[in-house]
Amino acid sequence: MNPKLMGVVNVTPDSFSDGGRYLDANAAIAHGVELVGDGADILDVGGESTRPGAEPVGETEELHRVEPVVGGLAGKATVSVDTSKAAVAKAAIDAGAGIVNDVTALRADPEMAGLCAERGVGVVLMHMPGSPRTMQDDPRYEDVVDDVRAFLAERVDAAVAAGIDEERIWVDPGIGFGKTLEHNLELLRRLGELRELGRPLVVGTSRKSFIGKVDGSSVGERTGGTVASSVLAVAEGADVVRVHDVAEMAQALTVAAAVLG
Ligand code: HH2
Repeated sequence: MNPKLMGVVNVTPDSFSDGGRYLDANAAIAHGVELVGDGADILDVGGESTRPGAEPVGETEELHRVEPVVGGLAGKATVSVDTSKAAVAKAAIDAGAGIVNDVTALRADPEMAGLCAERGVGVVLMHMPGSPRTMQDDPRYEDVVDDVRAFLAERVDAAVAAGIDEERIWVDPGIGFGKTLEHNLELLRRLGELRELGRPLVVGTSRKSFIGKVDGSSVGERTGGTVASSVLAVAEGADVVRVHDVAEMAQALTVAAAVLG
């Protein structure tokens, strides 16, 4: 058990848990540096909120938010850029990002797959039905784990067909993206079945509303639920956990690893 910790750096006014806190580039860079000190292996820099119903951000605005922060953090940790826009990804790669984390799994921008192939970066492909604006409109699955696995298998094939080295692809079930509470819990419970995809698994439960649906907690009170679900995800085979509260998560993983020997 040697999972990697991906720390979240949101350079947005409206992210669901930390919107507006790190909109200033220097504050975002300082936060990223702090997360590295807390144990983050990867810093995931995002300039557009993906919360349900979020307003889309224009390319120029997103680029201006993300680029200086990626530049300021490159070299301090592996940097991923959380974007669905090829122009933003390109600027971030030029500034030092080594991974593109695309919540649309390369479906939103026809230029994205080719860019990632050409630049040889890592790519995170996440499951999300529809778009952030529509995804929570009555999500339904035949079998949520089978459906997510089939979607991710198709997206891995599409990425490889576009010239992306399969070894650089990571997959993510998209906890909270177009899923009910029961869908999220079932995906976490049966996460091990996604290992059949043969690619490293990224899981992001951090502060998400499914935790609040379990225990009634508000968004600022979900560190315990984040840590519990992330540790269980790692026990089920997650290779990367994406969290805001890196210090608490790092301690939990260190202790879990010690217990498991
Ligand atoms: N979750 C969020 C954003 N990006 N990327 C991956 N690969 N997996 C996730 O689960 C994931 C993600 C949502 O969290 P956050 O960035 O905190 O919120 P917002 O999208 O409102 O900025």
